[in-house]
Formats: sequence, C-alpha cells, structure tokens
Amino acid sequence: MSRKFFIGGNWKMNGDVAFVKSHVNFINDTEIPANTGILDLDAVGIPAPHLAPAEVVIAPPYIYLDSVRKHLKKEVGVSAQNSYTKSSGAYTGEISPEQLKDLGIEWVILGHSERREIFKESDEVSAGTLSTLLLCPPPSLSLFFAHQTTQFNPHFLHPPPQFVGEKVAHALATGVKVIACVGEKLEEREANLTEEVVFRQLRAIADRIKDWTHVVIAYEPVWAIGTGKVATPTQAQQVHIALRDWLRNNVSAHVADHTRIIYGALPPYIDVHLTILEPPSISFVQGLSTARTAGTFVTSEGDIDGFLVGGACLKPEFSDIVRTKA
Ligand code: 3PY
Repeated sequence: MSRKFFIGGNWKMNGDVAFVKSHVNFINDTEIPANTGILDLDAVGIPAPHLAPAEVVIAPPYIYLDSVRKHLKKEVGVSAQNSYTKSSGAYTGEISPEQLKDLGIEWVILGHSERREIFKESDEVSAGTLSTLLLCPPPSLSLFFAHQTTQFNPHFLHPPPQFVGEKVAHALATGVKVIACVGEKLEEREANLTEEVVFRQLRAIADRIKDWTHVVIAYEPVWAIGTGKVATPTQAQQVHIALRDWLRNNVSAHVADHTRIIYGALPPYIDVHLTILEPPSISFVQGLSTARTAGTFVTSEGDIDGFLVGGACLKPEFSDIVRTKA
C-alpha cells in the first residue's frame, strides 16, 4: 500500500517577520528530490516501506500565512493551525476556512491537543458567553453555572469532541484539507483509555464527513508533547494500527488503506533521524545509531506515514528533509 509520506511542520505560536523571511528562503533554496522520504533508510540498513516522495506542509501562525504562501514555493503546502465552523460573521478572533482558501492556504490543523487542552475546543457548550463566564466567573455565579450546566449537559465535565468534528467537516466542505489531531492524556493512557479516547475523537469526525481523501490523521499522545516523556515507536505503532483498524471497521477498507496516519510528539532524538530523510552522506554517520532507533517509528509495521513536527520544525533539521542531495 503506497501512501505518500507526509511531513508537517507546526510552528505553533513561534516566529516573527524576520524568521518567516529566512525560513521561507531556506526552504525555497532546497529541492524536494523525487526519491526522498524514507527510501534512504535503506541505505542505513532499515527496510523501507515508504518509497514515495514526501509531501511537505508548514503551518505558521495566522498572521504570517499570507506572506508565507506568497513567498514559499508551490510544491510545499501551507497550513493554518486552526479554523472555525462558520464561513463569516460575528466571531471575533476567529478565521474561516473560506478565508484560508481566499489566501490560497491548502491545509488546516484541527483538534490539536493544545487547542483541546488550553482552549477547551472539545467543549460542546458552544456559547462563548457560558464558557467565558465559567472561565472567569463572578464567585456567586460559579457554582450556579456549574450546577446548571451539569443539569442540562451530563457531558459537561468530559464533553465529546463535537466541535472538532464540526470544524473538520466545514473545512473539508470548503475545500481546505485537514490534518486532524487525536491523542490521549497521561491519565487516560494510565487508565487504559487510549483507544477509547482516540476512537471517540475519530468518531466525532467520521460522523460528519464522507470523503476522507483530504484528511491526514495526526496521532499526538498529549503526555509526550513537551513533557520530556517519550512514546516508543512500538507505543506509537500500536495506536496507529488501532486507528487504521477503526477506520476499516467503521468507515471502509479503502479509507483505512489510503488515509495517512502521521505521528506527532516526536522525542528530541528524532531531530537526528530527520536528517537522514534525505539521501545519506558522510555527515549522517554521526547520527546513525540514533537514526536506526528512530527509524523504527516508520518501519516497524508501516502504519506511521509521516510526522507532525513541533519545535524541531523551526530548526535547520526540518529543512534537511527537503534539502537537495546535490
Ligand atoms: C509537537 O510535536 O510538539 C506537536 O505538538 C506537533 O504538532
């Protein structure tokens, strides 16, 4: 099964005008060779299931999207880090997929764990008023609202992620491709709830879309993002297989076989691994043993179709993925 290897770079809330300029220039000065991707792991003795060239997409903050898209070469995609469920209207601070499309932005990351965690995106109580009051309540209202809310919404404390599903459906309907993130928290993994959580997150999407052609699923174990904890390739692979099986059983065999499931929350040593995604040269020898270990992320069972790279995508290592072999 050939699925095009996918490398996403999530800048998060990082970068400034000077960085945008230098990073875009750097990527523009490189070439995506026809045979890059994991092919070159062969050269260091790791079997390579992915032979297709990598698709590279970078996701700068909103305010730089226009400039990045205008100046970045077309073969590298550009993604927003979020978008809203509506096309336009009185939604201060939000951005619609229609607006992304207007700028020529092809992708959007939705349901990232930082959106779910910090901004409570999975909260199905969509009224900004209520969530605002609950976030900053006058003391007397605090208990009242918590009580009222749990009265009419039994899911209030553990709301289903419907909001993310809506966002995915709206972005796709608009023609913007989606990197849909799923992942469990530490306490959920420790309670053996990993599959329950990621399946629920996937269900919220599957219930709302029919065509998966333009969806990439990013599995990002929340407990391994910026915590110093590291998911092993085996742990990642297990969840990827489970996600693919879920798609097979709940959507279709075709969708299971063709949907790319990429891994986020890379441990730091992946930086070294990324440098061998281009044809190896003498400079890679230094990182060879780490590369062999990290290489298992993509080779163990072939269910890891790429990475959503966080902090490392701001470093030169990220550009090594797309650097020409010349
Ligand atoms: C990370 O690896 O830190 C990410 O959150 C990628 O999206």
